[in-house]
Amino acid sequence: MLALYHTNISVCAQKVRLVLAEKALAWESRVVDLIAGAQTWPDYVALNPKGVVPTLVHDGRPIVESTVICEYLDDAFPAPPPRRSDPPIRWSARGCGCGRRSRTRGSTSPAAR
Ligand SMILES: N[C@@H](CCC(=O)N[C@@H](CS)C(=O)NCC(=O)O)C(=O)O
Repeated sequence: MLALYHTNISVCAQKVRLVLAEKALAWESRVVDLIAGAQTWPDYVALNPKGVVPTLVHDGRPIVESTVICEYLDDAFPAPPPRRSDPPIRWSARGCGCGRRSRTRGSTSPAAR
């Protein structure tokens, strides 16, 4: 069973949802309310110690980091093959992770302060 902890305002989570849709996988939605700070609640931090979304849970095992999650899905569910196999597109998808913290808890990037 696949469960995705996510929110609609996260580009990182959108990236994972695109891969889930591309592979037509069934998954349960677990919305994390970033504005309420739910990403910092102990139950969620137990899944994702960085306290960010997304987190994928596959048969009880949490997987974190959006790019890692996408690559995991490609490995665990190889059919259909990823449309991101073209090197420039694959490289571009890797760079699509949130490089800085969202504004909900302030930035960790000097460029975003
Ligand atoms: N490198 C991580 C970044 C995850 C990340 O920064 N997620 C943001 C939303 S796009 C988040 O959860 N921010 C909540 C916070 O900083 O409090 C990934 O790609 O999964």
